[in-house]
Parts: sequence; structure tokens; C-alpha cells
Amino acid sequence: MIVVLLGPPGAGKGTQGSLAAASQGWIHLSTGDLLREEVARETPLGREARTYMDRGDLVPDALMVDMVARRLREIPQDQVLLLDGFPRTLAQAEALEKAIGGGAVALALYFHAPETVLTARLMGRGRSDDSREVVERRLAVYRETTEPLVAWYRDRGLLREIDADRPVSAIQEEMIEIVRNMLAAQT
Ligand code: B4P
Repeated sequence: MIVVLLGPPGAGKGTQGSLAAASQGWIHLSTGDLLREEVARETPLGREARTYMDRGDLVPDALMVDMVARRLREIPQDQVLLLDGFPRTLAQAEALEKAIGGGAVALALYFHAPETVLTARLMGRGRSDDSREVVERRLAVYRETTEPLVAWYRDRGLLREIDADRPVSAIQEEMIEIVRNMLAAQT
């Protein structure tokens, strides 16, 4: 069962995804983490991706779709997969449906928080793409390119909204409950 983690940079998708995977035995696949690994290993994909990430831009869809499709083929379908940071564009969402078949995404969890909160969190994290200028660019790219996915998943009846401007543990509790309820409904 695939659960898409959706939301702006800094909403805490990575934080929540890795905590839930550790406590529930679910799989957490973060495209941001995968890309940072490729960058650290200086692979051809990593070298190309880095130029986009350092500016706060999205890595081109073709590269992302290839990378994710390869990983998805390795994951058993009876596992809960928390897909973090993908899809980030409508083209990626459509490619995902094509790769795994319509209906395979069971839920899209939309983590949202005010921009002032997001900016403060990202500036405090200190990653190389967390300078003020790059953070502002990433938020603008999010509004333009990724936010339309909220309506796309809502129209399909898959969206659940989570207020991400709360303590990590409260968000985690709600997230786990939503996913467990979906699992129970499917069995
Ligand atoms: P990502 O790695 O996905 O990073 P993110 O969206 O900035 O962070 P996230 O929402 O996961 O927040 P986090 O838990 O870290 O993307 C990085 C880059 O990779 C993109 O800009 C893009 O270039 C590229 N990329 C990735 N996927 C792509 C795709 N599909 N297509 C194209 N390009 C792609 O939390 C942030 C901070 O807040 C942390 O310091 C955390 O400790 C803190 N925090 C979290 N929850 C909190 C809470 N409840 N209260 C207080 N602090 C909290």
C-alpha cells in the first residue's frame, strides 16, 4: 500500500516518515534522501541533480521518475510504503500511476503549516540548500508546481490533511492512526 507524503519544504514529511517507519515497520522512501545519497557518492545522477537542488529548483521529472520506478520495483506490494517527496509535479503523479497502476496509492497525507513556521524550521536545519534565498525559491517552486497536487489527490478522494504546526509526537500519533485505519479498511 502506497501512502504519499505531501506538503511544503519544512512541513516535516521526512521527520514523520522516518519515525513512523521505525516504530511500525513500514518502509520510508524519501526522494530527497535518495538524491542526497547520489550527490554524496558523486554519481552522474548526483552531479546533475546537485545543480538543481543547490538553487532550490526541482530535479527534472525524467530523472526522478526513473530513479523512483527502479526503487518501487524492489518493494513488495504488501508492505506499507511511505513515499516522501514524490510525486512533486503533476507529471510525476501521472508517471507514478502509470508505473504502478491506478488505485495503488491508497492515501495522500497533506502536511501543512504557515510559511513563517516553515522558513524558521528550514533556516534552523542548516542543510546546504537551507540558505534564506534558496529556501524562498523552494517555497515558491512548491506553490507553483507541487501545490496543485493537493487538489489532484483531493479530487480522487485520497487526501487527508494534517496540521503540521504542532509537536512532532502529536502529528505522529495522528498520522499512524490514519494509516492504520486505512490498512484495516483494506483487509
Ligand atoms: P526534501 O529532502 O524532500 O526536503 P524538504 O521538503 O525540505 O523537507 P521535509 O518536509 O521532509 O522536512 P523535514 O522533516 O526535514 O527535498 C530536498 C530537495 O530535493 C528539493 O528541494 C528538490 O530539489 C529535490 N527533490 C526531492 N524530491 C524531488 C522530486 N520528486 N522531484 C524533483 N526534485 C526533488 O523537517 C524540516 C525541519 O523542521 C527539521 O529541522 C525538523 O527537525 C523540523 N521539524 C519537523 N517537524 C517539526 C515539528 N512538528 N515542530 C518543530 N520542528 C519540526
